[in-house]
Amino acid sequence: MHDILQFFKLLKMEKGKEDIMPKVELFTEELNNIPWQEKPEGFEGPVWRYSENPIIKRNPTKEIGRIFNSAVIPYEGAFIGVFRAEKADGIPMLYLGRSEDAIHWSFEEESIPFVDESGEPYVPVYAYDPRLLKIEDTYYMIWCTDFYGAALGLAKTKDFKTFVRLENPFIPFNRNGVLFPRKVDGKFLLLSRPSDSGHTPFGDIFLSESPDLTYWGKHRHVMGNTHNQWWQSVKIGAGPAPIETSEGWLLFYHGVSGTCNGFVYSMGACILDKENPSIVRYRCGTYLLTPEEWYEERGFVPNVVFPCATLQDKKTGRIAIYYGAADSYVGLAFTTADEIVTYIKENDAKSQGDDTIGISKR
Ligand code: BMA
Repeated sequence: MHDILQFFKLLKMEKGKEDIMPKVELFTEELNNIPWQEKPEGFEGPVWRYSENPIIKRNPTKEIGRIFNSAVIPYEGAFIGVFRAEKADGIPMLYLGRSEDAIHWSFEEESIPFVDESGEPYVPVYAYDPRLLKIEDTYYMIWCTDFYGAALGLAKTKDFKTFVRLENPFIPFNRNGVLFPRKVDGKFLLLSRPSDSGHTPFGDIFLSESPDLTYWGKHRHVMGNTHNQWWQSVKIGAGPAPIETSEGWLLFYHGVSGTCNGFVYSMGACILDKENPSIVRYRCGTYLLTPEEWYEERGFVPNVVFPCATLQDKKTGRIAIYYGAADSYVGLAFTTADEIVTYIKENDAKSQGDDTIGISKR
């Protein structure tokens, strides 16, 4: 009798799951060659790691000691990426990498040779945490650079041969700039995280818009740190470019916890309103990845999981997430659009004000 009751209970749970399990559509391109591994048998969470992590190990070239927090994109049937790499001087710079399978990468030995808009060579003092995306027919990269303190750097390319550095979007201090992959209402959209000049013990995500990538305004608060979820209680920062889905913009981000042994960086996710992305529709209260593996816990900076890029396939809904691990390696993790959106909705724990337009504190 007990078994029969249990059976019906499980059936009801499964049925209930189906009802809330959306068939989430990705408004992205079909990409049937992205890295993929099925979820391991018995694994409970919505995001699982690639079994061969880290995909980029220490000393990946003769001169580069570490590559992490980097961005990749499909290009001409294969993949290209902008990588945060550090040579023996320890100064982060951006390097180009290419791959056939988006797992095994080869890197250029010299950092990206930017020119400014008048064609003169431009060498950033430092450059780190790049994001890379295509808007219309142009590729943009945005990163953290020096501009009398930490600020956002921006450049464009059409062919990955000529890289034109554009004016910095904002005054200092700011980090974690992330552009949207298309204009919304005719405007470029940019997420950013105002900061200080050091390791910043605070930080909320804001949204700004621009008609031309030069003049930025209509700044909106998107969401902040939380006090009741400790994994994101110090600060948060946008991760990969938001992914457009039938449920809204899927945004992976990092959340930081303060411990007596320093910051711990985990990955979380939320869904932003489609038309008005300063409104958070759902925000997952629990982290999706937190440092657990040796390459996340041990490295130049221990306990860091820092997502910077995704590749996704419209047809299957598969999503591959690239993240920096312990400021030393690049890791890869997987989910699907259905699975992640369902999980975010089931674990929704928005904070007060997340669901407002963010024009002033209520
Ligand atoms: C942040 C950035 C990231 C880094 C993280 C942990 O402030 O500098 O590049 O991964 O700290 O060190």
